[in-house]
Amino acid sequence: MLDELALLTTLKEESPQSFKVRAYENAKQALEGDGRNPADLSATDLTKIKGIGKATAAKIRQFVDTGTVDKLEELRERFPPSVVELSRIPGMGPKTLRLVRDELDVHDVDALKEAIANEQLRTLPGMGATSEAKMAKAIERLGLSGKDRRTPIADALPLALRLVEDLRSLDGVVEATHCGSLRRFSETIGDIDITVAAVDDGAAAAVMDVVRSHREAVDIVVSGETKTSFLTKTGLQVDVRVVAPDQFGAATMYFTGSKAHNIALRQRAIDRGALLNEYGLFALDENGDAGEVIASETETSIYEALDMAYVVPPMREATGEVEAAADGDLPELVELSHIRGDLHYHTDRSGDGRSSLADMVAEAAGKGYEYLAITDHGEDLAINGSTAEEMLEHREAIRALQPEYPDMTILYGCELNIGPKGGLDYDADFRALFDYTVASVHSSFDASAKDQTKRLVAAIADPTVNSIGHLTGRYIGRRPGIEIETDIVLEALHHFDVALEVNGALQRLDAASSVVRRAVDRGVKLVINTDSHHTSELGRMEYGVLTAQRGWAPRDLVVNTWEREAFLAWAGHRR
Ligand code: DGT
Ligand code: CA
Ligand code: CA
Ligand code: ZN
Repeated sequence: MLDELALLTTLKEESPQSFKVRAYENAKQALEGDGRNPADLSATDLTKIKGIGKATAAKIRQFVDTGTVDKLEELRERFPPSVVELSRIPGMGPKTLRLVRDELDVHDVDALKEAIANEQLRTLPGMGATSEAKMAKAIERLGLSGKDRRTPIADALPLALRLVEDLRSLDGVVEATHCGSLRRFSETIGDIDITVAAVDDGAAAAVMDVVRSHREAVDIVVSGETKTSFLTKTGLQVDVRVVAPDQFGAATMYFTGSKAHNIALRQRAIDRGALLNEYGLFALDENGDAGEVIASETETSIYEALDMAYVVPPMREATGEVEAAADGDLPELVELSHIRGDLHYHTDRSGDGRSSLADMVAEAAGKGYEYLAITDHGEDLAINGSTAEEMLEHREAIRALQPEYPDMTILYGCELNIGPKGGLDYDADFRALFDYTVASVHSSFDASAKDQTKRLVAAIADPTVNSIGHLTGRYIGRRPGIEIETDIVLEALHHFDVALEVNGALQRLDAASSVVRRAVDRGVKLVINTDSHHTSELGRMEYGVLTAQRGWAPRDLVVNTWEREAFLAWAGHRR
């Protein structure tokens, strides 16, 4: 709610620096830092938290009490979802947004495309043919146009998890899970699929009632005894299906897909004289219909009955996994439990970091990690970076903490900023003092693929670089990343023995799973990180692992699964 208020107020005030926007952002940080459940706090309690003013406290209370906020409703009316979507196009700042609405009557992406086609955008103050062309390209690359518009996973997953949580808590519900492309961890989602196991018809009916009256459901599309579909206020569709507990495995398997994976499995069942559908795997009776059940309760039992290894959802895309699972050739995939450290990790030494060094280190130790690299931003990153002097002080602070953590090696690291020509922060001698570095792109997104490739290769060749962070700098569905010649970059990573990061932030998931798979084919080393800026963000490791699995990443290529000694030897060998 506070995020949405901040976003819409930015559009209204036409400035992210507006004190009202800051008030919402500060309140969000303050609540995160406080840790108590806001629902348990009175308006007075809320105001006592540093960073929350009276007006914002009242809004939080209203939200907890009524599920909505007057101010938010007012802003939503003025900036409906189609307009918010417009505002996300690179180049469409709040002022330009006002101009296209007032002068050109453009209120959604389709109308903007038409205005661009009619060369109307260039008639606005400050706009020209170049900005028109840039916007047209951004619309294409972000996949914002056309009927099959998709939702970024970062918008869909939290909503799905909340719904699943609500449904699991109902009486008579044995299990619930999200399925579909979301469970396969696609970057973008067509719709959300949820499967629920309920003990009997009464429990199933109660589940459907809860779904139909859920506060996320603004429009009901399908209303049945075992399936309800609704639309959220952003137009995202959610399909909820209820099944019997003994068919839960077959149903989740079917609705997880992908369709192509299902078709391949069904063929395998047919080849074995059986039938596979959303109710189970069945032996055929004398009429060739579904007879006795062979397996249906769990996915594992069905794969087993089909004489194949279990395939994790992110791999179910019919790109060779069915054959590999049948032949016993699946890679020994990386799993969350294999991870021994986080190697892209910020503290409030970075301008955008929100938790202290001590808190961030304690949180990582709580995960049982054996090593951790503190990688605050280098000096070249405007506002968020640290000078050489500040970094040396930071090193002292890091070294001073080490004795408290005998079981975890804390590395003095840095997130180096890759300049437009591949230059890095500080000088080479100073960089050599870091125990570990991740180098990433944070600016100059528009250069040609050829120039971006040169830029990355120059950084990779530098002996003080251990890894490349969030390869393209994309925000899924929001900002296209840099364009690169992927094969050349992967070859350089392999040649210089630099690891490719799989960044677990849901907005990023960068490198993308498709790139990870190509990296794996070449034997490029990988590192899975959270890029945490707050103690609440360590859970992203799971998302990085799922993305790596989607790219078929084996455990032994992922350097932060290695034992401490092996990892430290690799981290230090180029210096
Ligand atoms: P999406 O929603 O476009 O991101 O992609 P999915 O994969 O979630 O597709 P969706 O929601 O249309 O259907 C969910 C799953 O249901 C899909 O992954 C596989 C299964 N499914 C749907 N239609 C068919 C079908 O015609 N044949 C088979 N074998 N499976 C289907
Ligand atoms: Ca779906
Ligand atoms: Ca669906
Ligand atoms: Zn970072």
